[in-house]
Amino acid sequence: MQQSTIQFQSPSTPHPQRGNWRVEEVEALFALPLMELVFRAAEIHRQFFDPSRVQLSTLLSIKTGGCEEDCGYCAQSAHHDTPVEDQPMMTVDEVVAAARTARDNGATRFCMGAAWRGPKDADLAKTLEMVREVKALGLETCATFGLLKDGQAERLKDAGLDYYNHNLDTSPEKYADIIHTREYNDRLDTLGKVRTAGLSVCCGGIIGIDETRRDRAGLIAQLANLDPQPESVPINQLAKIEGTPLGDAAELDWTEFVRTIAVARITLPASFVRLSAGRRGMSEAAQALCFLAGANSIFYGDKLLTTGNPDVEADRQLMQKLDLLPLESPADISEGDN
Ligand code: SAM
Ligand code: DTB
Ligand code: SF4
Repeated sequence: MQQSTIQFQSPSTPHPQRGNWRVEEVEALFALPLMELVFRAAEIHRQFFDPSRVQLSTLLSIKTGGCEEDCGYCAQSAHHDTPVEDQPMMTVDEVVAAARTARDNGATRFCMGAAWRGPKDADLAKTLEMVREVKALGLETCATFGLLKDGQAERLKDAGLDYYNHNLDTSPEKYADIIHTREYNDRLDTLGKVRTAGLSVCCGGIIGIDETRRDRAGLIAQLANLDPQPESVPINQLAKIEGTPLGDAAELDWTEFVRTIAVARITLPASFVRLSAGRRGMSEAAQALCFLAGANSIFYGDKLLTTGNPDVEADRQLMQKLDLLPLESPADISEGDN
């Protein structure tokens, strides 16, 4: 592998922003002939990244179920009657054991999720120990704990957190159909706190929630206009959960997922675009087209938070078939690595 042409981004590298993306411009990208769209995205991908490398993140739900928010897609909301049972917070030892397994399987980032509106200070204190110990294993650390209050992002940063995941989920117009217990601006406020604390931002959304293509374009425009742009952009396809308001959402054609990945790559050229929830129902060929269209990160591990993901072994085989290599370690994305 020739490393000399590779320009990896690091959290300390300022993220480029083209300017203000209008929703109409993003919609026009979605409307391109699919092959043209994928080709343009692939060209941009190669300008910013080594297209043969895929970043591997493993997820763990450290506190499952019983969430007071009413997100219409979520298995963990106390507002919906779903098959997911509430569970107490995991112990530090349990979390560290899971992180060690993830590392030994080849993941470079470990993302801890909690079904909270936001962390209470006492709960946050327990998570800080998890962050410290996971970081000490040599993994990048990521947390997704909901809305943050003043000072909480700084405490996470001091404990060794690298990334905070907090999604905008959908367009501002669609948002109120899906979530009624917190507002779009609450999310923007938390993203601002994360940025100010010096954490890297992981922010994306969810598609297949009966949104229109204009909503998908509205989501991408919002993400692309964040300044600086998020370092990591997860694109989730709805995992339909029985008992949720979106349990029988209309099926989204796989080509629309590919288009969303490609448009994210074009508008967020230096961000890692993560092919997130929804891979289990996707053919290997569709995933390959997503990688060509600029996806360069996946959730890797048999489980997401409450739903399944392709098996580790299946993903190893897929990457081998596609001649894709894992991003080996956080050191691989250091500035000026050439
Ligand atoms: N409670 C925290 C929060 O909402 O910020 C963190 C966890 S929450 C599960 C993180 C994200 O996962 C959501 O914003 C949504 O984009 C995605 N997600 C949740 N349930 C999903 C589902 N059933 N299918 C696909 N993505 C989902
Ligand atoms: C993100 O954007 N996707 C992940 C992570 N951030 C926390 C969550 C996906 C959840 C899929 C449904 C489930 O497993 O419950
Ligand atoms: Fe709670 Fe997060 Fe699920 Fe919303 S997505 S119900 S905040 S766990």
